[in-house]
Amino acid sequence: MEKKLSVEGMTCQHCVKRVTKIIEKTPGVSDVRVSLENREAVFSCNGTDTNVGEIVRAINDFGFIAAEKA
Ligand SMILES: [Cu+2]
Repeated sequence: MEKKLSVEGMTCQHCVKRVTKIIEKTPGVSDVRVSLENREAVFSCNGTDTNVGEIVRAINDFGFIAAEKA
């Protein structure tokens, strides 16, 4: 299934890369797309292995403000 997060606080492509890496290292996640312009991250996950709350927390630990979008 596809998940969407809002991600505030990204200012450049380094931030985008960082957020992308955080999401990519999460089990069960694939096809990560992070947009600086839209301030969001979109990815696919298989639903059973992926803890989206954990991803949100990991992103926030790096100083961004992430939240799951409906
Ligand atoms: Cu940056």
